[in-house]
Amino acid sequence: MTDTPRDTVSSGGETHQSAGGERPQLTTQQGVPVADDQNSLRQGSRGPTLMEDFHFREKIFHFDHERIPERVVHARGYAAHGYFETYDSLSDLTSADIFQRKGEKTPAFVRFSTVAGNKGSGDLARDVRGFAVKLYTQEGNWDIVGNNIPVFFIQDAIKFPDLIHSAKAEPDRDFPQAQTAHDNFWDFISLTPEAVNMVMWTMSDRAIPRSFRFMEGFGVHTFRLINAKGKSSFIKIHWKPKQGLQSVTWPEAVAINGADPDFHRRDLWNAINSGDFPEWEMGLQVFDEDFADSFDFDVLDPTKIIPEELVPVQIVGRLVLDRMPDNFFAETEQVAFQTGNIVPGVDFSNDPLLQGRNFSYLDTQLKRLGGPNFNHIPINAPKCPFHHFQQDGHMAMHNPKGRANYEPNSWPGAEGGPREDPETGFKSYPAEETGPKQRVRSETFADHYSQARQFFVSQTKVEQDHIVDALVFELSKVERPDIRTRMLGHLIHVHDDLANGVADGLGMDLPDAPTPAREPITDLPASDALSILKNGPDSFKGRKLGILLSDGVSAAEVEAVKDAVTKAGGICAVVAPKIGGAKADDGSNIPADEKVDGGPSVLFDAVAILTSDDGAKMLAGMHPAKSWVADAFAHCKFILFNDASQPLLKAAGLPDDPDDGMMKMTKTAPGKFVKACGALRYWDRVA
Ligand code: HDD
Repeated sequence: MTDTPRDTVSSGGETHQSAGGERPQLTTQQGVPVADDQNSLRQGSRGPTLMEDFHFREKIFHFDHERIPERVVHARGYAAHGYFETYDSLSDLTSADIFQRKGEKTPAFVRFSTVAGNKGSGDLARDVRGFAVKLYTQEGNWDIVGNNIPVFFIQDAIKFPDLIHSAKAEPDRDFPQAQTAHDNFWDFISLTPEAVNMVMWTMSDRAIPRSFRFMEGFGVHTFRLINAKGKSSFIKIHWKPKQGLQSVTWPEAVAINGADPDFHRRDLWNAINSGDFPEWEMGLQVFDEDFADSFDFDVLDPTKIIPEELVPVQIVGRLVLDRMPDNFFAETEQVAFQTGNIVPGVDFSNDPLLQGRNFSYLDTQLKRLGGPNFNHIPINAPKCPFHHFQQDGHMAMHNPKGRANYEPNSWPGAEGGPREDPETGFKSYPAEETGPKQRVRSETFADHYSQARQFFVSQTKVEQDHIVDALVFELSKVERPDIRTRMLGHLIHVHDDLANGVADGLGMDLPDAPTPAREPITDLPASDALSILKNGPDSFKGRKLGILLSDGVSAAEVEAVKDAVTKAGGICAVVAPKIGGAKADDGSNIPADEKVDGGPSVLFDAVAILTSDDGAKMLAGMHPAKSWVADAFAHCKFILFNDASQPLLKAAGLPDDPDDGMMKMTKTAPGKFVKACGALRYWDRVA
């Protein structure tokens, strides 16, 4: 129904107008006008319901079948429409139509998701985020089904069911929901050393992004681009957010899941609907066979990155999200991504994970969407012309017209239907493949620790501490000590500080390190691109300030703060003891967006505390207000406060001497404060 106006709820003809107004008449699915939708048809006023009530039967029948199976992974997701704009022609690299013309815009649909949780789980689970992009190019749909982490847990698709079974709720008890902090996950991981690199990423703050808008995306696998002369280049695909990277901390994630489990959805919805369109630049790392042969790792191994310092990321275009779907189910739920959806000029590599995915994504849609015609659903259909002889099946909407539904055929001209085009049609790169049939893992995939170490040493101290804390948290939820011990063994190969920190946090001794499949390289250079904090924004644009205020607050102060934030492209939310708002000193009412206990400070990027003398005393006696302030401080937020608010700050346990992350309200303070907030956190508070 995506392409039809919502109020018609059918593609058929005109809408009936009801007698008095502009609202269309309610009808059955058959278009029969409905006189009474409040009462089923019954015999007498208290008698049995009659089987002949076709309207009742149709309505309940349809309701009974509203649900479809949720995705087996990535069940919880949120999507938006937008476009991809090509910066420059890449015709020397690829014949892909999307890259031929500078400035061309290609429609796009992007779905973000968590992996392990059910459809109704919280947005702030510690988890990988899916970053799936459908590009409706003029030569077919190209799906880049990636994640916000550039590596994966496993090297071979045959292990995917085991990985996912271990990560999801345990089968006998059906918990825990949407978390990896349990025995089965760490049992599997500790027996699968190839996962150790990805575990560094999932235990980092990458797995608890502040917003979908503030995270990177990656195609993960090596793909090929093929130019018109048939020359192949290898690529890795990156999506770099123009908004900069940002994550929350783990205590915040836990609190946000309670205060607003839809935090990421709401954020995207609000940003796009208010005209603040998020953008990512597409970057390509382009390399050839010679580089692949000389690289320390196998470019077909999806548990490894190619550091940007070795192969720079070339920016080739931008992806802008500017429109929310009209209907969640029709678009976000029914969209079917497939790694197999590629276009002429693009090709797969032999990465064994990618090869397996190419089977799984097509197959899974049959179960989820109920038949082979899911590409007839508007969100999945190409936007370029398409013609083929595939026909029939459940819900067929586009059957071939005319007599010919096969080829070759000898029906003349258009009557004969479409024909293949050897010139411009999709051609696989004619790579030479030889070797015996065998079930083996290449020796070149055997180094499991070197890049995990590289990731760890690339982080700032604060980020390293968060990785240690996350591992301690997760492993503390593991009941069997032998699993924890086995995991500690792997960490010894990653880094001494990490292994010692986690062992100390668990109160356990370090075991002997396991024998690695291949001796790790211990001197890979740090890469700044791997740190979130080194790639943050440089302004408060797109961020949110929470202003806690009380009755009697200076209206001028509140206005000045709001002004400064709006000028920087940020937004403000007013938090007050009552949702009706606060009476300012000039008699005006300042409306509240949140009541103080319903809008904890974890929901904001920075905070301002503006009260009157009496207001501060009143808030100092309210537990939620004290926690609001204490949490903002503990989570290293920048804090702007006025003189009057000091009793509240004191009651919340803040130090008498404000640190450099705290600023006192003056006439010029708002501008300076918002500038400082561009750094997002005052980490020195915990350093
Ligand atoms: Fe997958 C969904 C990303 C490995 C099998 N995957 C899915 C989605 C994303 C990814 C973003 C959600 C798409 C959407 O929004 O609808 N998956 C990845 C990445 C992987 C990966 C980046 C490794 C590099 N996946 C992977 C393997 C297999 C699958 C190895 C199976 C062998 N993935 C699926 C699936 C899903 C899916 C079962 C569930 C729903 C769907 O496909 O449409 O086929």
